[in-house]
Amino acid sequence: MLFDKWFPASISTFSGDIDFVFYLIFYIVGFWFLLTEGLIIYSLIRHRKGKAAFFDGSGKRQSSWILIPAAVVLLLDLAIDYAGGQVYDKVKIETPDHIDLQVLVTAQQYGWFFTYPGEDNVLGTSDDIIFDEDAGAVPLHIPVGKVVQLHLKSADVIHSFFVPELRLKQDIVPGRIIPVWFQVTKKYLRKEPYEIACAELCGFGHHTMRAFLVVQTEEEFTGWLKEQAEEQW
Ligand SMILES: [Cu+2]
Repeated sequence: MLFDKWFPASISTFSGDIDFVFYLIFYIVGFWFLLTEGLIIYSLIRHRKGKAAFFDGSGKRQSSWILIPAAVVLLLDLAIDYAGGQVYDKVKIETPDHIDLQVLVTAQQYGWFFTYPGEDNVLGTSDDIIFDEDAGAVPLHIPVGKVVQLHLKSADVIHSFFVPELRLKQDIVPGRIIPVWFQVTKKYLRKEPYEIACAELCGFGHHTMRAFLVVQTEEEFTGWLKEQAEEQW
C-alpha cells in the first residue's frame, strides 16, 4: 500500500484501525481532488475560445449542480465520522476486560518517569518500583502481546504521550490521571526500542522530552522487573 513507505511500523492491535481511517480519508479526498481539478483543467482547455456565461444557480437543472455534490460531500463526511467514531470508541472509550500490566507515567519538564507495581500488582502501594529523576532516563519496559494500561499524569504543565508506532497519542493534563491502553502484537518484538515523544509544546526543552519503549518477551520483562525490585528494595 501507498502508506507503507510513509507511515512508521504499525505495532499495536489497534494501529491498523487507525491507519484504515487515514486511508479512507486519503482516498476519498484524493479521488474528489483529482476529479474536480481534472474537470477544471479540461474545461480551461476545451472552452478556451468560448465566451464566459453567467449562471445564477436558479431552476432545477442549475441548482442540482450545487445540491447533488453537497449531498455527496455530506454523505462521505458522515461515513468518515462513523468510521472514525468506531475506532475512537475502541481505542479511547473502551478498555479491555483483562489488563496484564499497569504503569504510572509521570510527565515532567522535560522527561518521562515510570512507576511499576511490585509483587502485589497494585499501583500506589509500598512495594512500587519507582524510577524518578534520580534514576535517570529509564525506558518504559513492557511485555509483548500483553494488555498494558498506562496512567498518565503531569507534574507541571500539559504534555502529550505519543508513540507513533502504537498509533497512540494522549494529552496529559495537570490534576488528572488519564488512563490509556495498548497491546503490542506478538510479531513486533524487536531489539531496538521505540521512541516516546512529547507531542505538546511544553516549554523551552520540549524538543528534548523523549524516552524509549522497550518491548520484551514476558520472561525477559519479568526478569528485568525482578532485578529492578531487588535493586530498589
Ligand atoms: Cu512535554
